[in-house]
Amino acid sequence: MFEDINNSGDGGIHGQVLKNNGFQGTNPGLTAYAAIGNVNISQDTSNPLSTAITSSLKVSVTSGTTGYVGFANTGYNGVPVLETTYANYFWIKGTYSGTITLQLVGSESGIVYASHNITVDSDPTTFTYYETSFRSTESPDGNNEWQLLFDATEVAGSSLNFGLVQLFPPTYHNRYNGLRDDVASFLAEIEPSFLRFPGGNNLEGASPGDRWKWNETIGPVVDRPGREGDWTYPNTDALGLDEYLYWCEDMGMTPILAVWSGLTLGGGIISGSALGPYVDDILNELEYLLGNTSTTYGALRAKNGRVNPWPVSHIEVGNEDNISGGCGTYASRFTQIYEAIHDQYPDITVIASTTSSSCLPATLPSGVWTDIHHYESPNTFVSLFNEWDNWSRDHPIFVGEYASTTGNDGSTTYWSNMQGSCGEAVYMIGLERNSDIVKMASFAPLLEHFDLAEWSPDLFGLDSSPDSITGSTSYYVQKLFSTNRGSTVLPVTSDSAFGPVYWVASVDKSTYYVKLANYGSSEELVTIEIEGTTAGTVQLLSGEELDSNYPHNVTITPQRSDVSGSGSFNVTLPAWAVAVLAVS
Ligand SMILES: *[C@@H]1O[C@H](CO)[C@@H](O)[C@H](O)[C@H]1NC(C)=O
Ligand SMILES: *[C@@H]1O[C@H](CO)[C@@H](O)[C@H](O)[C@H]1NC(C)=O
Ligand SMILES: *[C@@H]1O[C@H](CO)[C@@H](O)[C@H](O)[C@H]1NC(C)=O
Ligand SMILES: *[C@@H]1O[C@H](CO)[C@@H](O)[C@H](O)[C@H]1NC(C)=O
Ligand SMILES: *[C@@H]1O[C@H](CO)[C@@H](O)[C@H](O)[C@H]1NC(C)=O
Ligand SMILES: *[C@@H]1O[C@H](CO)[C@@H](O)[C@H](O)[C@H]1NC(C)=O
Ligand SMILES: *[C@@H]1O[C@H](CO)[C@@H](O)[C@H](O)[C@H]1NC(C)=O
Ligand SMILES: *[C@@H]1O[C@H](CO)[C@@H](O)[C@H](O)[C@H]1NC(C)=O
Ligand SMILES: CC(=O)N[C@H]1CO[C@H](CO)[C@@H](O)[C@@H]1O
Repeated sequence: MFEDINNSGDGGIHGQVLKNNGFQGTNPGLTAYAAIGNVNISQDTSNPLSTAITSSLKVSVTSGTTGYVGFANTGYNGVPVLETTYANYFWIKGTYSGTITLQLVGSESGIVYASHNITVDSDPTTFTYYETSFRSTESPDGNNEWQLLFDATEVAGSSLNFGLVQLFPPTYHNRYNGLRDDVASFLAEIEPSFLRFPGGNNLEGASPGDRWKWNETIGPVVDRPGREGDWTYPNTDALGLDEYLYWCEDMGMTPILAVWSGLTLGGGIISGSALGPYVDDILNELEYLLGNTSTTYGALRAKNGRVNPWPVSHIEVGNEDNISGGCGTYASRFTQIYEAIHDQYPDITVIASTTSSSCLPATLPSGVWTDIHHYESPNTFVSLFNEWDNWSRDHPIFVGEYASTTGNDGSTTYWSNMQGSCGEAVYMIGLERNSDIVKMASFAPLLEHFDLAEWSPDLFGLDSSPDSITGSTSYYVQKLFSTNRGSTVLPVTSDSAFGPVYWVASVDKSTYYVKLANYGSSEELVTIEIEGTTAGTVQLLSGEELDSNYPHNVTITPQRSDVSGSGSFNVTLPAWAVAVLAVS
């Protein structure tokens, strides 16, 4: 599940690492910029780069200045400076013919990790676009900045304007305007099946006008206005609708697209006939995604570089419509949107954003799924092990967000720890046992920039220093469960009841999987008998009850060992352990 929270998009998985490059959001000012040399810098609204990017950076040079001057951008609490090749894009306006030096420099050390010259010939009346790339060496830390320098002699007493500076380390699958390769690859290791996007609260907006608008996140980035996100920082929307879908395609995930349902975060609710134009907007979005290129929006998709329709088969109507005052009107809002989608696209699976029956239509149309979210203590997750055992089998379930967010004493969990991750594993075993109706489950939030986080814990995180990408203990639980999937859940007979050890067994072809969690403080020996099997592996994740993985200090990862036996295997589960036996 992904939304831009904790700078998980801008400053996180999206590849562009400079901040405030389009002066977006409510009060951008000169955030992340600094003057270099005898110059003044300012946000210049009288020289907009485009209709969408309404400001540029003005760099005024004091008369008589010589040498190279310019400006720095300090990124999202530093620029990640790695030994790799960077792509760099910018616009320039003003009279200048000569060298521009692009650099990656330690902000305190002054060490130059990359320095690259290009020759520009800039027009005084319009912005000229430049693209270049250069190699860098690696900085030992994240305290770095990107610099753009020019010859002051040529500009002294005058000024230059710069627009939408963009810097990308290598991107996932080499996409233009793509994801950061290192961050996306770390996520891909989980082998995720689907991506729910773009929210989450970030879909909703503080008012209807502030909602995530699909049509303002497409096309050239220079034409995307961005917005103040719901997590109170600017979103550039460089990670837009098409980029989410390339992400799905490149990672082999089914897109689960959330559409706005009329609910805002405290800014009122649109329902009834007033919702009509927004329903039309959803149909326009679907035409953009699915329509033939002879349609208005299908043609726009092709113009934006994607001729083939996107394989969008699942739509979620809103986000958490049982809260924020949404419950009373959700049945009618859901029905209105469901009918519009279902009439034109009968094969699309529509998902209601809540499982609370009091907020849903009295009779939910057949084929509709419902979403439920759980942010709980470890003990509560264990108590929810049976949540779906006796649930009606009529409508599939999507556990669209879950994470252990507090300790059993109610304290806030900043870093996932073994007890919480073990509680999640017990709950996930319950989900797998009910996978006839529980179709999908996604931990949330996915990702944080450690310095810019407003929600914890997150599945993994990073900052600007090298090797900062850190998987939480819950990341490794997700990875263990996802990469060891059977296709059929099997019955298990046991000589003991569930707790503290929980289990679920499955098979795919000739490989049997037994997932185990020990939610307890003593070691447990489990003997597992599977007729006809002889050998395989055990992967085991364990640690002290409250131990966590920290940036630059990952101590808890799955340990793999080989096992053999004639149909009988002993697995020793330490206290607070999650394990998978996979044997053939
Ligand atoms: C820079 O700002 C200072 C302080 O406001 C001002 O005195 C100076 O004239 C400015 N210089 C240029 C080149 O704009
Ligand atoms: C870049 O240009 C500057 C100014 O002309 C020069 O001093 C510097 O040596 C050049 N750097 C490289 C890497 O060519
Ligand atoms: C996007 O669509 C909305 C209607 O939902 C419209 O008001 C807005 O002008 C559109 N934006 C662009 C850039 O076309
Ligand atoms: C698009 O629609 C037109 C008109 O309905 C049809 O003639 C054409 O074959 C369609 N193209 C594709 C690629 O489906
Ligand atoms: C809304 O649903 C969530 C689960 O998705 C549940 O935890 C919460 O209690 C519900 N709130 C209301 C007011 O129904
Ligand atoms: C589910 O139903 C069975 C049989 O009626 C009952 O024994 C069990 O306690 C129920 N479990 C839950 C979690 O309600
Ligand atoms: C790493 O984390 C462990 C606990 O998980 C802690 O005991 C140890 O001191 C940490 N090491 C460093 C270098 O911070
Ligand atoms: C499993 O452990 C039990 C008890 O220690 C032992 O009797 C048995 O031989 C072991 N089985 C295997 C396959 O190692
Ligand atoms: C709690 C917290 O750290 N919030 C930060 C979230 O990110 C924005 C900027 O991206 C910061 O301004 C907040 O302080």
